[in-house]
Amino acid sequence: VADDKYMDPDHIRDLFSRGMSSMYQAEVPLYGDLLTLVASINEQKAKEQLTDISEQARLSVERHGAIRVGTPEELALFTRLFVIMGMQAVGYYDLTTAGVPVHSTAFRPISEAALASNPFRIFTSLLRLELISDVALREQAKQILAKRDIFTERLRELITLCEQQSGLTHAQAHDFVGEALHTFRWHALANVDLATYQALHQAHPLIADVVCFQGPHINHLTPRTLDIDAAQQQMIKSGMDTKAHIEGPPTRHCPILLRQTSFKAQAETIRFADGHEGVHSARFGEIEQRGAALTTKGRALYDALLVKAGEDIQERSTDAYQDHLRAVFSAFPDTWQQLHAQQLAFFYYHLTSTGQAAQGRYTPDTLPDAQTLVNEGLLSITPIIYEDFLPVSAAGIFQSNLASHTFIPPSDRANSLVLDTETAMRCISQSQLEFERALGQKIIEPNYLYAQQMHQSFQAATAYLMGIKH
Ligand code: OOG
Ligand code: NI
Repeated sequence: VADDKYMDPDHIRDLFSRGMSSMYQAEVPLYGDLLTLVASINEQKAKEQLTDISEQARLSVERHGAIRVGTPEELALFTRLFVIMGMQAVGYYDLTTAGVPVHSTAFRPISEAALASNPFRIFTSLLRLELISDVALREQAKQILAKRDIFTERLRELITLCEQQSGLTHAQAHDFVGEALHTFRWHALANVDLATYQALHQAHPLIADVVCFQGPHINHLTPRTLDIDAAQQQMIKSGMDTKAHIEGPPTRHCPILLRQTSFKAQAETIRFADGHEGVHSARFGEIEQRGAALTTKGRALYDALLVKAGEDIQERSTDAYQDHLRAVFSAFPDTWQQLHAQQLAFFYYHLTSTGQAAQGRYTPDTLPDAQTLVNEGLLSITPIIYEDFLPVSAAGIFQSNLASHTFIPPSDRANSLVLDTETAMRCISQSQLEFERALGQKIIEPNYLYAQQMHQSFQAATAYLMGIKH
C-alpha cells in the first residue's frame, strides 16, 4: 500500500509534463498552434482508431521532449531527477553513426499503469566532447561546462530529501516541479562571448547549443497524432516550415513503430556575455504518430527495408519518396493477424466472448499455443504501442534543424570531428558502457519491456482458460 503522505510519482510526472507544456507554449507560440492542430485531427480520427488501440485518456496529455547535456555529471543529475517522477532510462541510441556527435537514452515510465496515466518521455542526449579533435577547443568547452550549475540549489535539496525519505509530500512535490522547470527553460543570455560561440558553432552547431547556455533548454515538445499525413498537410497549409519528409515507416493500414515530422527551428536573438547580439536556432516543433512495437525479427525487417528505401532517396521529391517507401514496405505484412502469426510485432491478448465461455477448458498440458487460440477465436489481439524512439529518425530530426545553419555532412567534416561510421560501429558497446557509467545505472532494453507485457497478458488470459484463479 502506497504511503499517502507522499505524492505518487505518476502524479508528479503529470504535474511536470503539464508544467512543461505551459512553459513551452509561452516560449514558442507555434507549439500552441501545433497542439490545437493535432487535437482537432485526433478528435476526428479517435473514433476509427481507438477501437484498435485503447488509450483514450493518455492521448490528450501525451508528449515527449528532448534535451542535450554536456557532461556525465549532468546526465547523472537527470537520472536522480527523473526517477522521482517515475521515469527510467530506456533504450540506447548512438547517433554518431548518423553523423550527430551525441549518444542518448529516453527517460520514460515503464509500467502499463504508469504509461496509461501519462507516458511523458524526455529524449536525453549527452554531447560527446571527445569527438572535438581541436584539443584547445575541447578543453575550453569542458571548462565552460564545469562552471555551470543546471539545477537550482533548492532543486538539489529536494532531490536529496526525496532520496532520504523515499518520497515527497504534496507541498514538496509542487515545490520540486516548480524548481525542476527552471532547468528546462530558455536562456536568451549566453554564458560565453560571441567569439567563443562562433568557434564552437564552427566545430559543430550542436556543441554551441549545449555548451553556450546556462542550462539544457527543452528543444521541442511533441504531441502524438493519430494521423500524421493529415497533420503534415495541415502544418504546410498553415505556413509552418515543415521538414521535407516524414521520418519512419510509410503510411500503412497497421501503423508500426513511429512516424515523425517537424517544423524547423527559428533563429532567435541571443545576447552574448560580451554584450554582442546574435542569433541561435534551437527550438523546433515536432509531431509523431505511434504504432505497434516490433519484435527483434520485425525490427530487423524494418531496418533492412529502410536501408533499401534510402539507397536512392536524394533524387526523389517528397511525394515520390513516400511512394517509393510504400512500394519497398509492401514486403512488410500489413494485417494484425499476419504481424502476429509471423511474430513481427508485440501484442496484448484478450479473452473473447467465446473465450469467456471456455473457462477451465484446458490444462497446462492441453493448452494450445497463442496462434491457435487466436485462430479459434478464444483470444483476440491488440498491438502494444511503441513507446520508444528510432535512431535514424532522431538523427534526421537533429539534422533538419541544423541544416539551416552551418551543418557540414559527415564526409566533409573530417578535419574537426572523427565520426566515420566504422569507428563509431566498433565502439558501440564501449560507448554504451560509458553512457551507463555516466547515468549511474543500466539502460533498460525496450524489447524486454514489450515481451514482458505480452507474456503477462497471455498468462492472465490463459489462466482463465485453464480455470486457474488469481
Ligand atoms: C533530439 C532529437 C530526437 C526524436 O523524436 O527522435 C527526438 C534532439 O534534437 O535533441 O526527439
Ligand atoms: Ni522528438
